[in-house]
Amino acid sequence: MTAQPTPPSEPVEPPGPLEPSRPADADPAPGVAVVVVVPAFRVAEQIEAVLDGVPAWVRAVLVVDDASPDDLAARVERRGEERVELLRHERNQGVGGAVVTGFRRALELGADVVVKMDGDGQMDPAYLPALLEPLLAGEADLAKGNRYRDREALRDMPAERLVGNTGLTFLLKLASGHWDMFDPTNGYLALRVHVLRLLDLDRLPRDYFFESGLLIELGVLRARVRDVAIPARYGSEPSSLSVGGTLVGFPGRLVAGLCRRVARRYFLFDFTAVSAFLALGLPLFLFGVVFGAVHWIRSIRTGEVASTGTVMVAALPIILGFQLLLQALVVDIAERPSAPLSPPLRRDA
Ligand SMILES: Nc1nc2c(ncn2[C@@H]2O[C@H](COP(=O)(O)OP(=O)(O)OP(=O)(O)O)[C@@H](O)[C@H]2O)c(=O)[nH]1
Ligand SMILES: [Mg+2]
Repeated sequence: MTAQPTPPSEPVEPPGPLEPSRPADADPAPGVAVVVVVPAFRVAEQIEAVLDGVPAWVRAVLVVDDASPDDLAARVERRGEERVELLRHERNQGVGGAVVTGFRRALELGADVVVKMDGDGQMDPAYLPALLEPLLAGEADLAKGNRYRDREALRDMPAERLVGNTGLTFLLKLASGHWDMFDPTNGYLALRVHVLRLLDLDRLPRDYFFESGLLIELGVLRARVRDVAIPARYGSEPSSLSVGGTLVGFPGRLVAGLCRRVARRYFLFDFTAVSAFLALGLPLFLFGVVFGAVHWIRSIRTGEVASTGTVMVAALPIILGFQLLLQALVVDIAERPSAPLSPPLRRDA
């Protein structure tokens, strides 16, 4: 039998600049109540353009003035737009605090989907239909932007942010269990209200850890998260995000989030192979490390070479423990949430 010539594989086009999948003004889901929450602080210059860009089919826009020192509230009120509601904080609560206030109001309004769109214009409303698509298609409970699919726009992202984000992404995959997602601090997100009701809003972080904290809480619930390729949009807007503060403040909270998720998933609500791997692997690994470290320091101090037995008593638990922890990781990845918690959204024909 003559070998079938393999058809020449299609040349893989490098991903060009991303384009919105459909015109933003076409209502993607008639009958579905979409509410947009805009946390606002020091964005008076950008807020009107942001509100202009929100598609007409959005049911309500909740601008949360987080005790901003500029005149953004006056600018919003001056518009007199019926669907725009201004919620004001007496005291600054941080981006997370502002979003939670908006979430609570969206619940009161009976929304089906709540969207977070920042007030500084960095989130392109033209991508709103694309962002909602995984929710409308019943594939996810939360959909969020991913800036890393568009190399063009990525060039504008500050280098330290690029590096910081990549490192943070792995830690957050581990802490939240959403192993498929990337760019976790991307604040452009849409959430099913069905799942919002399951969340303890008081647990959500008030500061820049908001997005990470939300992903961890959704991971604890085993909600499904999907990424949507949306390019970053950086303009002249000021930023108050300190990269240093992130690198210092985040890891500890991520570890706390990981412990919470693992404790609830594998010990409180269920007991699976991962629970056994962790219950065996962690003590073994820690024992080996501590035992090894103690004998190593002793042999350095005394100059005595540790016996083979001592080395084996340290090394074996480390190797075995590490293997078991790796197994737990592999199974945790394999068992990531595969279906949304939310029932399909009803859509008028
Ligand atoms: N910085 C800051 N932003 C707040 C606060 N409350 C609400 N926000 C709004 O939260 C959104 C996100 O804040 P940004 O400072 O833009 O954070 P970021 O987008 O992660 O950082 P940049 O990419 O540098 O803009 C913006 O719309 C802010 O106006 C607050 O207390 N501090
Ligand atoms: Mg911003």
